[in-house]
Amino acid sequence: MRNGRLITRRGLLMAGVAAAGGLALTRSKQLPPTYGSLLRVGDNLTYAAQHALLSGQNLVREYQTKDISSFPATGTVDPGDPKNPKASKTYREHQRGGFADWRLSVEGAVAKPASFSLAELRTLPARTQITRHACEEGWTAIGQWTGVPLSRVLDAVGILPTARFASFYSYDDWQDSIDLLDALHPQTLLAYGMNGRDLPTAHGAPLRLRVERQLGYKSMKYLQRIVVTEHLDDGGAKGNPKNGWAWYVGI
Ligand SMILES: Nc1nc2c(c(=O)[nH]1)N[C@H]1C(S)=C(S)[C@@H](COP(=O)(O)O)O[C@H]1N2
Ligand SMILES: [Mo]
Repeated sequence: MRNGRLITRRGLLMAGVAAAGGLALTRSKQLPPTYGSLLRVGDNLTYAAQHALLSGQNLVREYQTKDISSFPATGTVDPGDPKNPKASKTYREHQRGGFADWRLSVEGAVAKPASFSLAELRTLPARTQITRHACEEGWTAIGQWTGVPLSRVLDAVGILPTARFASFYSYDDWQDSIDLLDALHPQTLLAYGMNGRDLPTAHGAPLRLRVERQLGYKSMKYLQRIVVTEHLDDGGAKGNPKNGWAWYVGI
Protein backbone atom coordinates (compact mmCIF):
# COMPACT_ATOMS: atom_id res chain seq x y z
CA MET A 1 0.00 0.00 0.00
CA ARG A 2 3.07 2.21 0.25
CA ASN A 3 2.51 3.59 -3.23
CA GLY A 4 -1.23 3.72 -2.80
CA ARG A 5 -1.95 0.69 -4.97
CA LEU A 6 -4.60 -1.77 -3.95
CA ILE A 7 -3.22 -5.12 -2.93
CA THR A 8 -5.32 -7.82 -4.50
CA ARG A 9 -5.75 -11.19 -2.84
CA ARG A 10 -3.86 -12.83 -5.67
CA GLY A 11 -1.15 -10.16 -5.44
CA LEU A 12 -0.77 -10.90 -1.76
CA LEU A 13 -0.55 -14.63 -2.36
CA MET A 14 2.02 -14.17 -5.09
CA ALA A 15 4.03 -11.73 -2.97
CA GLY A 16 4.17 -14.37 -0.26
CA VAL A 17 5.20 -17.04 -2.69
CA ALA A 18 7.87 -14.77 -4.18
CA ALA A 19 9.23 -14.02 -0.72
CA ALA A 20 9.87 -17.72 -0.23
CA GLY A 21 12.98 -17.72 -2.31
CA GLY A 22 12.88 -15.78 -5.55
CA LEU A 23 11.85 -18.88 -7.43
CA ALA A 24 10.04 -19.09 -10.73
CA LEU A 25 6.95 -19.77 -8.60
CA THR A 26 6.02 -16.10 -8.97
CA ARG A 27 4.83 -16.81 -12.47
CA SER A 28 2.99 -19.85 -11.22
CA LYS A 29 -0.62 -20.20 -12.16
CA GLN A 30 -0.53 -23.91 -11.61
CA LEU A 31 -2.56 -25.43 -8.81
CA PRO A 32 -2.94 -29.05 -7.72
CA PRO A 33 -4.76 -31.12 -10.37
CA THR A 34 -8.49 -31.56 -9.73
CA TYR A 35 -9.41 -33.92 -12.58
CA GLY A 36 -12.80 -32.25 -12.71
CA SER A 37 -13.78 -33.34 -9.22
CA LEU A 38 -15.68 -30.68 -7.36
CA LEU A 39 -14.37 -32.03 -4.05
CA ARG A 40 -10.82 -31.49 -5.24
CA VAL A 41 -11.44 -27.76 -5.56
CA GLY A 42 -11.00 -27.81 -1.79
CA ASP A 43 -7.39 -28.96 -2.31
CA ASN A 44 -6.74 -25.80 -4.29
CA LEU A 45 -8.12 -23.64 -1.51
CA THR A 46 -5.99 -25.48 1.05
CA TYR A 47 -2.94 -25.13 -1.18
CA ALA A 48 -3.49 -21.44 -1.85
CA ALA A 49 -4.32 -20.66 1.78
CA GLN A 50 -1.38 -22.60 3.22
CA HIS A 51 1.04 -21.08 0.76
CA ALA A 52 -0.21 -17.59 1.59
CA LEU A 53 0.01 -18.22 5.33
CA LEU A 54 3.10 -20.43 5.39
CA SER A 55 5.06 -18.90 2.58
CA GLY A 56 7.87 -18.14 4.99
CA GLN A 57 9.73 -21.28 5.85
CA ASN A 58 7.78 -21.84 9.09
CA LEU A 59 8.98 -24.92 10.92
CA VAL A 60 6.65 -27.63 12.15
CA ARG A 61 6.83 -28.44 15.86
CA GLU A 62 9.82 -30.50 16.95
CA TYR A 63 9.67 -32.79 19.97
CA GLN A 64 12.06 -34.11 22.64
CA THR A 65 13.74 -37.52 22.76
CA LYS A 66 11.32 -38.53 25.54
CA ASP A 67 8.38 -38.00 23.16
CA ILE A 68 9.54 -40.61 20.62
CA SER A 69 6.77 -43.21 20.26
CA SER A 70 6.44 -46.64 18.72
CA PHE A 71 6.24 -46.24 14.96
CA PRO A 72 4.26 -48.67 12.78
CA ALA A 73 5.59 -49.45 9.31
CA THR A 74 2.93 -49.23 6.60
CA GLY A 75 2.56 -49.74 2.89
CA THR A 76 5.62 -51.43 1.44
CA VAL A 77 7.84 -52.79 4.20
CA ASP A 78 10.38 -54.62 2.01
CA PRO A 79 10.58 -53.82 -1.72
CA GLY A 80 13.01 -56.73 -2.20
CA ASP A 81 10.86 -59.35 -0.43
CA PRO A 82 11.88 -62.68 -2.04
CA LYS A 83 8.35 -64.01 -1.44
CA ASN A 84 6.89 -61.25 -3.61
CA PRO A 85 7.16 -62.09 -7.34
CA LYS A 86 6.83 -58.38 -8.18
CA ALA A 87 9.64 -57.37 -5.84
CA SER A 88 12.59 -55.31 -7.11
CA LYS A 89 15.62 -57.51 -7.83
CA THR A 90 17.79 -54.40 -7.98
CA TYR A 91 16.68 -53.39 -4.50
CA ARG A 92 17.33 -56.92 -3.20
CA GLU A 93 20.88 -56.82 -4.56
CA HIS A 94 21.53 -53.42 -2.98
CA GLN A 95 20.12 -54.72 0.29
CA ARG A 96 22.40 -57.78 0.19
CA GLY A 97 25.39 -55.54 -0.51
CA GLY A 98 24.59 -53.26 2.42
CA PHE A 99 23.71 -50.50 -0.09
CA ALA A 100 27.43 -50.00 -0.84
CA ASP A 101 26.72 -49.59 -4.60
CA TRP A 102 23.37 -47.82 -4.16
CA ARG A 103 23.23 -44.30 -5.60
CA LEU A 104 20.58 -41.61 -5.65
CA SER A 105 20.30 -40.00 -9.05
CA VAL A 106 19.34 -36.29 -9.15
CA GLU A 107 18.54 -34.99 -12.62
CA GLY A 108 16.13 -32.90 -14.71
CA ALA A 109 16.02 -29.10 -14.63
CA VAL A 110 19.42 -28.84 -12.93
CA ALA A 111 22.78 -27.43 -14.01
CA LYS A 112 24.86 -30.46 -13.00
CA PRO A 113 22.96 -33.78 -12.84
CA ALA A 114 24.68 -36.09 -10.38
CA SER A 115 24.31 -39.28 -8.43
CA PHE A 116 25.16 -39.61 -4.75
CA SER A 117 26.28 -42.64 -2.76
CA LEU A 118 25.14 -42.97 0.85
CA ALA A 119 28.66 -42.10 1.98
CA GLU A 120 28.56 -38.91 -0.11
CA LEU A 121 25.15 -37.93 1.30
CA ARG A 122 26.53 -38.47 4.80
CA THR A 123 29.37 -35.99 4.17
CA LEU A 124 26.84 -33.20 3.45
CA PRO A 125 25.65 -31.10 6.44
CA ALA A 126 23.10 -33.18 8.35
CA ARG A 127 19.98 -32.32 10.30
CA THR A 128 18.24 -34.31 13.04
CA GLN A 129 14.61 -33.60 13.94
CA ILE A 130 11.92 -35.23 16.07
CA THR A 131 8.54 -34.75 14.43
CA ARG A 132 5.02 -36.14 14.38
CA HIS A 133 4.09 -38.25 11.37
CA ALA A 134 0.40 -38.27 10.42
CA CYS A 135 -0.88 -41.06 8.19
CA GLU A 136 -4.05 -40.58 6.17
CA GLU A 137 -5.35 -43.77 7.82
CA GLY A 138 -5.73 -41.83 11.05
CA TRP A 139 -2.71 -42.71 13.21
CA THR A 140 0.18 -40.52 14.21
CA ALA A 141 3.62 -41.36 15.60
CA ILE A 142 6.64 -39.39 16.75
CA GLY A 143 10.06 -40.31 15.42
CA GLN A 144 13.54 -38.90 15.10
CA TRP A 145 14.96 -38.46 11.61
CA THR A 146 18.53 -37.76 10.57
CA GLY A 147 19.52 -36.87 7.05
CA VAL A 148 20.59 -34.20 4.65
CA PRO A 149 18.15 -31.39 3.89
CA LEU A 150 16.92 -31.86 0.33
CA SER A 151 17.83 -28.19 -0.29
CA ARG A 152 21.54 -29.04 0.19
CA VAL A 153 21.40 -31.70 -2.49
CA LEU A 154 19.44 -29.43 -4.83
CA ASP A 155 22.03 -26.70 -4.21
CA ALA A 156 24.77 -29.16 -5.12
CA VAL A 157 23.21 -29.91 -8.52
CA GLY A 158 22.10 -26.31 -9.10
CA ILE A 159 18.37 -26.08 -9.82
CA LEU A 160 17.61 -23.97 -12.88
CA PRO A 161 15.58 -20.74 -12.41
CA THR A 162 12.71 -22.32 -14.35
CA ALA A 163 12.43 -25.28 -11.95
CA ARG A 164 9.18 -25.61 -10.01
CA PHE A 165 8.77 -29.18 -8.73
CA ALA A 166 10.76 -32.17 -7.55
CA SER A 167 9.53 -35.64 -8.55
CA PHE A 168 10.52 -38.75 -6.62
CA TYR A 169 10.80 -42.37 -7.73
CA SER A 170 11.10 -45.37 -5.41
CA TYR A 171 12.15 -49.02 -5.63
CA ASP A 172 8.55 -50.12 -4.98
CA ASP A 173 7.49 -48.15 -8.05
CA TRP A 174 5.92 -45.13 -6.42
CA GLN A 175 6.09 -41.77 -8.12
CA ASP A 176 5.14 -38.51 -6.45
CA SER A 177 6.15 -34.87 -6.44
CA ILE A 178 6.27 -31.74 -4.28
CA ASP A 179 6.69 -28.10 -5.21
CA LEU A 180 9.93 -26.26 -4.51
CA LEU A 181 8.47 -24.48 -1.48
CA ASP A 182 8.26 -27.84 0.23
CA ALA A 183 11.42 -29.18 -1.44
CA LEU A 184 13.52 -26.28 -0.12
CA HIS A 185 11.86 -26.22 3.32
CA PRO A 186 14.54 -26.64 6.02
CA GLN A 187 12.77 -29.68 7.55
CA THR A 188 12.40 -31.51 4.23
CA LEU A 189 15.03 -34.22 4.59
CA LEU A 190 16.55 -37.08 2.70
CA ALA A 191 16.69 -39.24 5.81
CA TYR A 192 19.15 -42.11 6.26
CA GLY A 193 18.73 -42.38 10.04
CA MET A 194 15.77 -43.06 12.32
CA ASN A 195 15.82 -42.88 16.13
CA GLY A 196 19.63 -42.80 16.15
CA ARG A 197 20.19 -45.81 13.89
CA ASP A 198 20.44 -46.50 10.19
CA LEU A 199 16.99 -46.27 8.59
CA PRO A 200 15.44 -49.77 8.91
CA THR A 201 14.20 -51.63 5.82
CA ALA A 202 10.56 -51.36 6.92
CA HIS A 203 10.85 -47.56 7.16
CA GLY A 204 12.49 -46.98 3.77
CA ALA A 205 16.18 -48.01 3.78
CA PRO A 206 18.56 -46.74 2.75
CA LEU A 207 16.99 -43.31 2.14
CA ARG A 208 13.53 -41.82 2.49
CA LEU A 209 11.97 -38.44 2.11
CA ARG A 210 10.51 -36.52 5.06
CA VAL A 211 7.99 -33.84 4.04
CA GLU A 212 6.91 -32.63 7.46
CA ARG A 213 4.18 -30.20 6.38
CA GLN A 214 2.14 -32.85 4.56
CA LEU A 215 0.46 -36.17 5.35
CA GLY A 216 2.58 -39.31 5.67
CA TYR A 217 2.15 -40.62 2.16
CA LYS A 218 4.18 -37.71 0.74
CA SER A 219 7.23 -38.98 2.69
CA MET A 220 8.40 -41.49 0.12
CA LYS A 221 10.39 -44.51 1.29
CA TYR A 222 13.07 -46.43 -0.72
CA LEU A 223 14.20 -43.47 -2.82
CA GLN A 224 15.85 -44.24 -6.14
CA ARG A 225 15.73 -41.08 -8.22
CA ILE A 226 14.83 -37.39 -8.01
CA VAL A 227 13.89 -35.42 -11.10
CA VAL A 228 13.54 -31.64 -10.93
CA THR A 229 10.83 -30.45 -13.31
CA GLU A 230 9.40 -27.20 -14.67
CA HIS A 231 5.87 -28.58 -14.88
CA LEU A 232 3.91 -30.82 -12.55
CA ASP A 233 4.34 -34.46 -13.48
CA ASP A 234 1.36 -36.15 -11.82
CA GLY A 235 2.81 -39.62 -12.30
CA GLY A 236 0.09 -40.67 -14.74
CA ALA A 237 -1.56 -43.98 -13.92
CA LYS A 238 0.98 -44.60 -11.14
CA GLY A 239 0.60 -41.20 -9.52
CA ASN A 240 -1.56 -40.32 -6.55
CA PRO A 241 -4.00 -37.92 -8.27
CA LYS A 242 -5.21 -40.50 -10.83
CA ASN A 243 -5.67 -43.00 -8.00
CA GLY A 244 -7.94 -40.79 -5.95
CA TRP A 245 -5.34 -39.36 -3.57
CA ALA A 246 -4.84 -35.62 -3.26
CA TRP A 247 -1.53 -34.30 -4.60
CA TYR A 248 -1.32 -31.64 -1.88
CA VAL A 249 -2.07 -32.81 1.66
CA GLY A 250 -0.91 -30.02 3.95
CA ILE A 251 -1.35 -30.47 7.70
N1 LIG B 1 7.88 -46.02 -1.35
C1 LIG B 1 6.89 -45.93 -0.45
N2 LIG B 1 6.79 -44.83 0.31
C2 LIG B 1 5.81 -44.72 1.23
C3 LIG B 1 4.83 -45.74 1.39
C4 LIG B 1 4.97 -46.89 0.57
O1 LIG B 1 4.18 -47.85 0.66
N3 LIG B 1 6.01 -46.96 -0.33
N4 LIG B 1 3.80 -45.57 2.30
C5 LIG B 1 3.51 -44.18 2.68
C6 LIG B 1 2.58 -44.03 3.80
S1 LIG B 1 0.93 -44.16 3.48
C7 LIG B 1 3.02 -43.69 5.03
S2 LIG B 1 1.94 -43.35 6.32
C8 LIG B 1 4.46 -43.67 5.34
C9 LIG B 1 4.73 -44.77 6.31
O2 LIG B 1 6.06 -44.73 6.73
P1 LIG B 1 6.50 -45.84 7.76
O3 LIG B 1 6.32 -47.18 7.12
O4 LIG B 1 7.92 -45.51 8.09
O5 LIG B 1 5.58 -45.69 8.95
O6 LIG B 1 5.29 -43.88 4.22
C10 LIG B 1 4.78 -43.41 3.01
N5 LIG B 1 5.76 -43.61 1.99
MO1 LIG C 1 -0.06 -43.38 5.32
